[in-house]
Amino acid sequence: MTAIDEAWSILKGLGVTPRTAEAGRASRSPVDGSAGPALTETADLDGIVACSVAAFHAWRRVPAPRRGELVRLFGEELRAAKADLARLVTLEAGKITSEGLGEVQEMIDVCDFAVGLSRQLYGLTLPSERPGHHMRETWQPLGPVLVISAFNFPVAVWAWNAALALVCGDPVIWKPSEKTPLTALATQAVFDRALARFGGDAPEGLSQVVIGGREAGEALSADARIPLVSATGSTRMGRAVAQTVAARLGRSLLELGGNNAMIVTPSADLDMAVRAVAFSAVGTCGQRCTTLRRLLVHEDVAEALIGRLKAAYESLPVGDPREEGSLVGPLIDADAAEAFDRALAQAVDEGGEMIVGGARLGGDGAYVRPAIVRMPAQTAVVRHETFAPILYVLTWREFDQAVEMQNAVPQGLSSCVFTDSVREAEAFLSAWGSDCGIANVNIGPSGAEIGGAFGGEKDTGGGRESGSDAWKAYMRRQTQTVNFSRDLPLAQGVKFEV
Ligand code: UN1
Repeated sequence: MTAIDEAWSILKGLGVTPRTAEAGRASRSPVDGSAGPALTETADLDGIVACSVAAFHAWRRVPAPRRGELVRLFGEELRAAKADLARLVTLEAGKITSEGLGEVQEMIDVCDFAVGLSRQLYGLTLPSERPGHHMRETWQPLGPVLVISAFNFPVAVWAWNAALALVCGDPVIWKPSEKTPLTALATQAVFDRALARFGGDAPEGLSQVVIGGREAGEALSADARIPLVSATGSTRMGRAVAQTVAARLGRSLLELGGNNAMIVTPSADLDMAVRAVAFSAVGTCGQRCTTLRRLLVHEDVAEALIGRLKAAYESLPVGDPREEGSLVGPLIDADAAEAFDRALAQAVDEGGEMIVGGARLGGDGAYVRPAIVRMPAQTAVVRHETFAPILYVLTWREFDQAVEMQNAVPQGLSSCVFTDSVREAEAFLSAWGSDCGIANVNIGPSGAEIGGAFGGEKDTGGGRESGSDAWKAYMRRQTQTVNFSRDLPLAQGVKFEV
């Protein structure tokens, strides 16, 4: 059975029978390059939004802890369906088995987080300057939330948004990547199971999936009935979404690319650094927004570290992500493999020296050997995010110079330093240290937990998703003043008698 046939049979097992189309974009698996039927694109976008608005009007009246109960049930259903969903992530996005399971685990984790949150949507109580007055801040549901997600985290990123949006009182419209529609439909089916158990106070249309391409995302982004658009994907896509949403003064939450670095200092534990580099540079075949792309190493330890990385890379098992031993699966498609080839050619052109990897593996699917290239400087190719497993290595002498190099790219998602020096670690985390949304010490840049607010700065969009107080993006803040006196004391000492 081909990988895409297996994906369709899992979908069937989950009780989903999607409508297929004669023409259109075939469903595909990067595992073996196999193609299956195309899905019918969602035609009635207007109806989808209208249904979401109606759902909002009902859902905002349901008490938040009760809304949390739905998310709790969803977490239970995800636990029950974990193996199936993870397998679909492997078949449709090409992740190795443990990463597919890890991705579904992030969905479960954020459900747990959101359940607690449903009882903690705290506002402030503020002292009023007027006697006999009470002033407070209340967080209210916002309205339908559009989630545009990318192929590389085909379910987790939607869940970060959806679990929060649902407890905040907002329905969700999901436009998944056109490369991973089957996984999205399976997730919706799992959500429907939670809905069936939840009972009657959940309105129809709380969560809807839109199958379609860029145009569908654009049309929905332009719709003023959707107050928040949360988009994950390329900077190009994010810029287009942000402009469309801003033109109607809507709100956007963007989570775009990354060009993440690791600084390795002379005191670093190199054993730890080698393991951290390997996981964060080649995991998900270099297709995470948090992937390690730049290794900035002190010149005294550069040879030792590069030597060990070279050995580790040479023995990396690249291959079918379904097989137990594989650590690196395929790139998503042939275009991605071409971008990998082009970036490597450009790196060599710009003075790079190939250390290891870079070859394409034969057979079906876009399998490549992860590459390490030593660069003389942060040239154009180094400053650009290529969504593939290429690690650029550069050296430095002074710590300040390393931090400057880390910050000297347009993207600002994740960053890290490997050091045993408190001074270096704290300087890296200081106001003049890393300029990224995420800064780690002795941990690689990828694999962030859902408890923290996830997101970046600069070219990466500035949005924050999942933990901490990221929920505030999904609500509107209302300042409320109540006069419980029999007078009408005016503000700012103004006298006004009629
Ligand atoms: C992404 O690549 O879009 O930190 C998200 C990580 C994952 C999420 C990445 N928890 O690598």
